[in-house]
Amino acid sequence: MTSEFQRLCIIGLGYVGLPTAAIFAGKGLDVLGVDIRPEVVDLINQGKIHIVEPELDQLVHDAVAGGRLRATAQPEEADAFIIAVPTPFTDDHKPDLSYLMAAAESLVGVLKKGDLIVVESTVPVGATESLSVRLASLCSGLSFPHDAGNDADISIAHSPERVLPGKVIKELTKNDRVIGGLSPRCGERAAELYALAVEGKCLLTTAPTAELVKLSENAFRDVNIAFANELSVICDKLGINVWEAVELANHHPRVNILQPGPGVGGHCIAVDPWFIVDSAPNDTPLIQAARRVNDAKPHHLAGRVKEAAKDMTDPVIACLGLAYKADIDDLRESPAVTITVDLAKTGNARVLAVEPHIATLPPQLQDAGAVLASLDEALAEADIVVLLVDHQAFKDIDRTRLKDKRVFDARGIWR
Ligand code: SAJ
Repeated sequence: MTSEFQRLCIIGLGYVGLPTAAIFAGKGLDVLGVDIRPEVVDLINQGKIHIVEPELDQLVHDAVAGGRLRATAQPEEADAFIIAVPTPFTDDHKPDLSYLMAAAESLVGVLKKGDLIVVESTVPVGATESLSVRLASLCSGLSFPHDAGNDADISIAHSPERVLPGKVIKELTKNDRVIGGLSPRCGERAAELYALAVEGKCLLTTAPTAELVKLSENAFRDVNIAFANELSVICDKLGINVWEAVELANHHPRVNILQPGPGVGGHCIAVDPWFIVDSAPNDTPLIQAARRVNDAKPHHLAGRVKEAAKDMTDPVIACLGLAYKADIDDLRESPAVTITVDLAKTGNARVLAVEPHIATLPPQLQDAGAVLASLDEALAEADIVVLLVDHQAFKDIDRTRLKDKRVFDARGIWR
């Protein structure tokens, strides 16, 4: 039996949308990718990609060459639409749904009876229903599921992406998916769509539950990382090696403390807990405290380094790593950037930033006075070495090169 979903339109060709588009195209669907950035559209139509993600370049190349994937600036008619656009927060930690709503509005005039819309972007509880309400106000002649339930002309569901950057292709296919329909039929239709490409289970629930599940996953990580980070501050005070303490505690059969680090970065774990806080500001003391602990960690570390540099004459500080985690090029919300900027701005030291995955230093770091250096240059010149990211290249350093230097290892790799 052929599927009711032959044409798929994916809005947002970023870290999630592009791999999703390539995977569905690989399964034989006719996929149109939509992005507001003309340079991204051009590159994809040439079979090339704009992000670093293992296996993705070949998949996109094959899909474009096979005529199953095409990129454009505006949505066109399709059987199903997947929205995978950013949902950042504003300066006061409120969800910014402007990209999501703009994506939804771009479907006006394109939607027809029988279409399915899936929101993959991480959203606050209630956003999927708000999207349905908004579209209903703009599309007279079509009924929507917040109102018409199973009988609606348009089906809408939330199915949050849960993939780990660096392992996106494998996780998109293998991970179980939570699918929350605005009506039971919406959920079932979304599950039929994902079953074409996903090997993991499709777990059906309501849209608000699916929204909260995704936020809870990242808030759970944030709270647990905050515990490890708080422990590391205590250990610094007491002169105890936190990684040894964590490793020994984790020998307990029911204890699994996460790894302390320079802070929590990326566009997910440092962002999503705020969406829960926004929905329940007076009922989230733990989640808010975790955010504060993790956001304070870069300043704690920078403070310790500045203290060590205080009595040195013209010290050189090497900051190893700028990415938000190991072996990727993504600097978004990176605590390593915060620390390097802080140290460079202090002014009494020359700060050499080492990041093997980038070719030029972002303006924020240049303005602060940091200089991009190779690992060899930095190790040759530094009085103080601050390890911020556990990139493989840093794990392989010959430790004798760190002799006679003051070392701050924020990831515990040189223990
Ligand atoms: N970190 C620690 N200690 C740890 C683990 C992580 O300090 O023990 C730090 C990392 O260094 C990094 C940050 O936390 O700065 C987040 O890194 P991560 O690898 O834990 O997660 P992300 O942000 O790359 O991806 C997360 C994933 N969520 C969970 O693991 C619950 C992924 O599955 C989600 O799809 C993604 O967020 C997302 O898009 O929401």
